[in-house]
Amino acid sequence: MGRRRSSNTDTTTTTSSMGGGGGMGGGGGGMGGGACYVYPGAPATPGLVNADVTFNLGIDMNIPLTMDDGTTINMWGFSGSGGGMGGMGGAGTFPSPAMRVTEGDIVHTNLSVNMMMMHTIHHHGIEPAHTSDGVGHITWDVANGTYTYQWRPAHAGTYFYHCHTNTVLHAEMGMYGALIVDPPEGAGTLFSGGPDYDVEAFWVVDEIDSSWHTLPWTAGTCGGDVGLNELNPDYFVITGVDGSGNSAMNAPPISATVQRGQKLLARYICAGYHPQKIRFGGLTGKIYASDGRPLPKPVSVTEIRAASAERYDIIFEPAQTGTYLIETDIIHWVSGDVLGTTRASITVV
Ligand SMILES: [Cu+2]
Repeated sequence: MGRRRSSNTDTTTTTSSMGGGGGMGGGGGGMGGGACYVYPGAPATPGLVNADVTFNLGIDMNIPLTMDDGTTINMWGFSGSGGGMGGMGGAGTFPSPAMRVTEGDIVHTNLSVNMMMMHTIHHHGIEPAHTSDGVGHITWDVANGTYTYQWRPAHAGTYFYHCHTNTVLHAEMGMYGALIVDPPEGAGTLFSGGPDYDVEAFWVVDEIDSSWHTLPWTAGTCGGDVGLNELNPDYFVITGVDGSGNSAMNAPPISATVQRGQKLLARYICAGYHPQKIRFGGLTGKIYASDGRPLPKPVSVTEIRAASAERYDIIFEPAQTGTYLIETDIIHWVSGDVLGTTRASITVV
């Protein structure tokens, strides 16, 4: 088992015994490099069984993201491959590679942190055993080793995953990706007994405060005030893209084209901290599900307000050709001011 540290006040550089947990366990605990941030190391994953799908993810903390004004901002994220929409290896992306699985699959996410830093993966909304929940503060972080998160999605829908170590900073730095759970019928059906769709779009809207993006991974964990209570975003992104340009990294398309008579499923994820309002440019959509659960009956909307981590599954059946601008306002949580707006589009041919 990984060594459990009893003190959280040790500020010296330490290295841990990786322990002999066996299997895929053994993410070590006890960290150096500004080690006020000390949580127990990860043991071997209890109750491992054979997986239907395996994702192998690493960490990349040097992901340059060039904004429309030419400024390059450093992002952090997961890198890796395996299963579903993975398949890219090596360098990390922003957002991190999407995971796609089928309801009822037994899934393993192997997170390797091959450096003296801590990270986790929290599969948001999936509700696995607490040992695989990835909330660093109440279980353990993964450091200098590999930990296997074992989970089995019970409900088709739109989710996301993110790092849960020093979460305020690590999530802002971009450590998240989409997590799609298809029903047994497969992609093209939102959930069993639910609507079908022909085309899919991913709208993952986030804000960036570039002043945070030179901070170390431990920032704020020693009790000092490094400003993580003040998020003053200066960039606004949809699915990893500033403004309405083409998706530059490993992101799903943000500008969707559908034919009249086809159904477009938009999977909208509010990935920022400030509230958002997404507007559909004159189109009316039907919300069929939110946060991975069907609504009692679909609700017709022309815009949606959302708070951090909310997801909405919206189906559009446009009757008229044209290009419809999808705009999301990021709204200050206290003042109500619109801080910025992201843009994507639906083209109907
Ligand atoms: Cu992290």
